[in-house]
Amino acid sequence: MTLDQPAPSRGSTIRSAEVLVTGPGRNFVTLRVTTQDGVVGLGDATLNGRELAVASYLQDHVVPMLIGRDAHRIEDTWQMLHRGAYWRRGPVTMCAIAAVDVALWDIKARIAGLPLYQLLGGASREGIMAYGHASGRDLPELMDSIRAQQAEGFRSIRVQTSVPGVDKIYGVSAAPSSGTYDYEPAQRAPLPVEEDWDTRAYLRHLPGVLEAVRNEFGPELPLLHDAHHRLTPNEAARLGRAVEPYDLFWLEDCTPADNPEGLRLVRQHTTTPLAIGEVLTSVWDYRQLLSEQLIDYVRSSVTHAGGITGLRRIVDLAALHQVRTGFHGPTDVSPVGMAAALHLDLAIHNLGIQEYMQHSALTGEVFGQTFRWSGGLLHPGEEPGLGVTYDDDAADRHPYSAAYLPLNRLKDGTIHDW
Ligand code: EZ4
Ligand code: CO
Repeated sequence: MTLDQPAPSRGSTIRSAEVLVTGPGRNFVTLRVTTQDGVVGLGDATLNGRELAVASYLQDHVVPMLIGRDAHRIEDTWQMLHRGAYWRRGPVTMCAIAAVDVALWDIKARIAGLPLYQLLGGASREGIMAYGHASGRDLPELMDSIRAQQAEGFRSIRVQTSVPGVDKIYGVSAAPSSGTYDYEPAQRAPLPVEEDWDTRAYLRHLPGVLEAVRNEFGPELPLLHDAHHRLTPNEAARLGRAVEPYDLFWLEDCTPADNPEGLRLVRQHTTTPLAIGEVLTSVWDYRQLLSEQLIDYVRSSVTHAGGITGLRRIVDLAALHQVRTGFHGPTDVSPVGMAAALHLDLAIHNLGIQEYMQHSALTGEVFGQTFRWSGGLLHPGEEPGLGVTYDDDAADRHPYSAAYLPLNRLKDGTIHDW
């Protein structure tokens, strides 16, 4: 018996793959794949503060492997890049794989003439619940910021606050009540800026802030908070317990997930829902977190976790353990990465919520997007593929310039998790 070798479909052969680097307001890396028939697919490869490492990984090591391959072979290409590199996982590798994967899904859906979510199983819902971001240097500013987010249409809101005694803190916008939340942690400079941190001051201050917000806005409004990896398991347990009366939708990154056993201790002490995973890049990173049901929401993004193909593995393992999704959606996930997330959000069963931080008008000059935002719900739209376009002339007007996430130091100068 001989194996039939299907003739390669020439039209869908990959003709070119271009790595596009631009900085419209902030830096983005995009992969554009074009087939012999001229069908174009886009993938997001943006890794905040390490953009050029992914650009080189793609340009120097991945693009040569793509030319001449059949764009339809998404799983085979994913496995080739994952297993074939020998060096597995990690953010640079998984961002590069994600860009290829999403560009190929975009191409397949464009050839099919369908929005991508139709190829992922079709819509499981009418639209996607998204959360916005409020912050304040004091309570009045925070309350105004929450109202501004509600006026933008958000029905769920993440709350971040300054802490007395901490000078520069994660998540607090410089002018929070001006409407759109414009916080970008990566600063354009040749070297990272420094922020400071005091865990005791934070643990003393945060519960009172959440209490005031809950009292002001009533029991209905879903509230979220990001502790951004700064606490030990015991400190996280104490915080989770202290904020239980204010009914958080989730407490995010209460402790670094490098030590998943630490979450057991947190779980013993609090029922506050836990979200983790924006820095996790593979289903392997989640095995213990999910099998022991140590978290309630997975936070990875399409862009950082190996694309639609990689993230779907995480989503399906999460579903086995009644864990839902809350994909990472800051502005460093480009409009391409965001569109990919929305197509997946619409199709999967175990959606929790989607983070949504609107991109700037400058970013919109480069990336044309079709997704809709109404009634607090997002929808990826009905254009074939992802529904995102890339304008080369606009991209050329906004060159890359180095930007880094901050360093974090304790009062005595010790480096702390940022
Ligand atoms: O710090 O996107 O929940 N959101 C976050 C983000 C991340 C940045 C890192 O690039 O924690 O603000
Ligand atoms: Co976060």
